[in-house]
Amino acid sequence: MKKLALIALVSIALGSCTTNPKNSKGTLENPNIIFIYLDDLGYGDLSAYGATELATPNMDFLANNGRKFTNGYATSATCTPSRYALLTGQYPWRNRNAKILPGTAPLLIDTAQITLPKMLRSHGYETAVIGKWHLGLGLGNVNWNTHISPGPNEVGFDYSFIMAATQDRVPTVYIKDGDVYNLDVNDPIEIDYENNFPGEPTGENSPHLVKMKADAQHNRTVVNGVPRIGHMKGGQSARWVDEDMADDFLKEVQAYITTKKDKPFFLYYGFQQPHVPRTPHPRFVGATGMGPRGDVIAEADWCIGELIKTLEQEGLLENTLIFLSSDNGPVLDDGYVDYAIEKLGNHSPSGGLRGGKYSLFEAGTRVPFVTYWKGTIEPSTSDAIISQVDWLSSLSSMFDASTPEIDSENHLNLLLGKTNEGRKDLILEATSRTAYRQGDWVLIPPHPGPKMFFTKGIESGNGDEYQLYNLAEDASQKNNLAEKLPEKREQMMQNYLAIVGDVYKSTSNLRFD
Ligand code: NG6
Ligand code: CA
Repeated sequence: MKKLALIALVSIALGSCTTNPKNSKGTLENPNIIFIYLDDLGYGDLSAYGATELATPNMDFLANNGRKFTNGYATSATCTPSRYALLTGQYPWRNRNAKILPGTAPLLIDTAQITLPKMLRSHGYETAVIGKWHLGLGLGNVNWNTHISPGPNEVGFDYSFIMAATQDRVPTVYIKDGDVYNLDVNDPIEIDYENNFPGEPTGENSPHLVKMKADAQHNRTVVNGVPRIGHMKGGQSARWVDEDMADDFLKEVQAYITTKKDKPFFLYYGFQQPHVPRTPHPRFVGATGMGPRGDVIAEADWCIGELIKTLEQEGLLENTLIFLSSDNGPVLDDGYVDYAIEKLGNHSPSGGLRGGKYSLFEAGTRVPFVTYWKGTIEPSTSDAIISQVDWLSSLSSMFDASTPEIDSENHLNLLLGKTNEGRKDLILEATSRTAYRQGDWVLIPPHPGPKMFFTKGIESGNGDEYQLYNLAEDASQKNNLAEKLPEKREQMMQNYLAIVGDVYKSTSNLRFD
């Protein structure tokens, strides 16, 4: 307390608004905010969440010295919808276009929509996104050789250095503030998700170029020995080297942090790991004995350690609120031959939860979820229910600002460790299907369709019958109580329908594709 009062005094004395005086709520004002957002990292992939076969010392540092949530959720079991919800405060199933997007998809967020970076910018923040975007770009039919707009810079980010979609999708280039980075205008980029360009190498026609084999879906244009989803021509000088991607994003992040000292900043750091293709830098190959999936988790963990070091060196650690989470649950085989299953050993990426990426069961959406703020958040664990969709309203409340969003709830005090009260209920989403969590209970309404995504070995959560689980007694969702407890089931169904309305009917027959 004394320290905070002193900071307030010094700040008044200096007439500065960039230091951190205490506001009426007892929190510090204007901390820098960083989202460390991993791609497909599972609930059980951190030692701090129970992994014993994999060491994640830097993520553990944040979890063990910050607030670790054991019921923290991504909004969806896939990437685009989760990222949409995180930035807009809206459940993704309210927007029918919020599905896994191809690299050519138009911008999913309406430029008139409220977004988290816009909100922070209105309170004096500088904002940046570095890393994975996957929320679409432009208005459709993007010309990659001219300025690409609208994109992140039009929905609230002052600075952007991104990959457009995923590491397994073309275009395999970085885009900086709307322009392809290192593009040679004499070698223009063309993209086509349907047809190949005559003479261009694909995994199918040029297997000798392939260093990591892939399924048919991923077997199109070969870049850097890795076949991708979609076809690409040109842009040779702009193409990324997968093994350098982690370092490329980290360098951007470090450069950003070290130059942003005048104003508070918001940095959304979107990791590409451990999404496929898993391409660790050579210095991490073999780091875990678990093959590429383990090694890229070690690589990501190292990057997080370097980020923490940078903040420390810059004197910013006590002045920065860090969130660590993942966009969806884990998957082992997601299209490339990288021995993730064969080399898994005793590791459980889902931490014993049922399902995984794409699944309506818990492992689809329940993810590592940590807040860290040196000196302000006490080390603690919380079992309260909290979702990434809540980050927008929670952070707005730091400025006594309310947001008109109906889905994002203000849980700032929970995130900072001042209460253990979280959400009463939450809609879970997986490939457009939805389910309902209320307290310890989960209701998965009937979703006809395949029960298993066979190539991935993941249970979908589909079924012709209702599923009702009590997570307090049955964390791995083995005991369906829907028939035994019809009243509970009916009451949950009514509450669920009161939120999702007709969306249940219109999505219940959708299949995973
Ligand atoms: C799927 C891809 C998968 C991955 C995923 C997106 C196929 C068969 N599978 O469609 O490899 O790219 O999309 O992952 O194409 S996410 O984490 O960005 O949602
Ligand atoms: Ca993902």
